[in-house]
Amino acid sequence: HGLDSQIVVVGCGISGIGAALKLAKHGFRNVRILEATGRSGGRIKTGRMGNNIIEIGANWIHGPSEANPVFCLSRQYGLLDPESLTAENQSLDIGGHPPWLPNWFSSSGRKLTVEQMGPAMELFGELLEEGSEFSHKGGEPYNSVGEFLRIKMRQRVAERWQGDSLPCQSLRLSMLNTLLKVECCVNGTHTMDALGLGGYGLYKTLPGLDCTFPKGYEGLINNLMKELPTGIVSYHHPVSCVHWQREARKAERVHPVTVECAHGERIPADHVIITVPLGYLKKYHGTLFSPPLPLHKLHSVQRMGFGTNNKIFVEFDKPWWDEDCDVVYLVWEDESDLVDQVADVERLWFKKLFGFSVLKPTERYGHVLCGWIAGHESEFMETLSELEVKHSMTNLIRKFTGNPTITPRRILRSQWFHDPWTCGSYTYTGIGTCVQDIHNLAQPLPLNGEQPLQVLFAGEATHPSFFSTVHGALLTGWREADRLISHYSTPSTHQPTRS
Ligand code: 6YU
Repeated sequence: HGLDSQIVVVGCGISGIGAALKLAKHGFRNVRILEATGRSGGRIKTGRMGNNIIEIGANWIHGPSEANPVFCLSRQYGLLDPESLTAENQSLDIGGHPPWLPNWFSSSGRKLTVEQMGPAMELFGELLEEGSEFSHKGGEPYNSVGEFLRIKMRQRVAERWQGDSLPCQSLRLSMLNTLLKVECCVNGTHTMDALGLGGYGLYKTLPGLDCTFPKGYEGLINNLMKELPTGIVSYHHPVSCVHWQREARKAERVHPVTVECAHGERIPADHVIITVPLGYLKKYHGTLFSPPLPLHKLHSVQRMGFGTNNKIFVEFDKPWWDEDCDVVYLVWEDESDLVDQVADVERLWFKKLFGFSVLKPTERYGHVLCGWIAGHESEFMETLSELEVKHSMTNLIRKFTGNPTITPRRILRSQWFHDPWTCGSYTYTGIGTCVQDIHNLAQPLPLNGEQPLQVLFAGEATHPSFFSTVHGALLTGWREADRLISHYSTPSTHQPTRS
């Protein structure tokens, strides 16, 4: 009977929890989640720095409005501030870039003015929009989003600001350089040169002004976990291999899949839902599946990108930024070449940090900034001691403010690349990727035959337009649960005729 089938979910992040909960609510009696670590939530991870709650992983609900299931659930659980719930907030269409009030500081210790930075930001926004149109126009006239942006920026800077002095033009180019580093963080990529122009624009935004969880993103996980039947999660159970059958015959009471755990346990199953991050899949696909993944799926795993974006929280006794400031940008005056990669990573990794977002409200957080750094520079930062990172942050802030006495109280950083079960931060569309790659990632194994749907795939990387987000991940978990639900509610699929 369908509802008795053995279903194993690999990974207890939001997509795994979403899948298991939907199956359990539908009446499936034998659902089990195997999780490698000792906790639920995966890349949703709330931590503490002193008395402050901070998000080590996901930060915002992107596009909190009716079409966003994370918003709807969080509202239902009472996890959001009243302000986030207003109709006005829900209807704001910010296109993925919140209207943050910036402060700009330059490497010569100057604070830059609105007149200096406004035109650079405008130009950059314009080009991002143009760059995202290639996915539906077809054709990729440039090798990457980075190349497209660089060529267009140089052209337009020359056209628009030709009358301005050379130092002024150079400063504008340096600002654009900083904005390239911002985009590396947004997209979770080492360089914009690794982003494919054809895939850029697949990502879709929802209306709503991005909001945070006053008591932490993990509140959402805790509420969902309370709804799951007790005892269905096995923690510290890393799955090492999923043995499936390419051409399995239907046989009574024989489960086609065996899930092998790292410490030797072998669990028979009818269906396995894989929710491990794409970074993990890229590294371990060769041993995680037996027989191996079909070639078209493997190639899509390789083409899709998975990069690193880390946070460095820094706490101060008092602010050195304006009271209304939401984000601090750092502009290196020696970087007007529009290159978003640091040449000498070990010595100068901190030049990749684009700046800081301000944790608000101040009454809740005190004076805490969140630094953002993507790419190999970010991965190198993870290998340094906390003291070394604190030292670099102190020097950086002293240089940009021109104030040699500023001393952070403490710092705390994320280390997503070296997290053995994540291997990076989130998915981006690499060079040569298109929506078919995401469909390939999501395609179950085998698709047809007497024992179809032995291995199913969920997780943020498998959502065709909301990859890299929590709502994307949740929707993929529900999608795979629905796939099994409809499989068992179509009589012909679970009672194959024997020849
Ligand atoms: C969002 C945001 N956000 C910042 C940072 C990060 C991410 N995201 P999980 O990894 O959660 O679960 C898998 C589980 O599997 C896990 O528990 C493992 O331990 C386990 N596992 C692995 N191997 C196993 C094995 N062998 N056996 C058993 N178990 C195993 N999303 O909505 N808002 O603000 C951010 C951010 C630093 C790291 C984010 C954000 C991404 C989400 O966190 C992420 O998608 C989901 O949590 C993933 O859930 P899951 O279930 O799939 O995997 C314009 C444009 C372009 C496009 N991009 C722009 C969008 C911006 C992206 N936003 C990111 C921004 C931040 C700041």
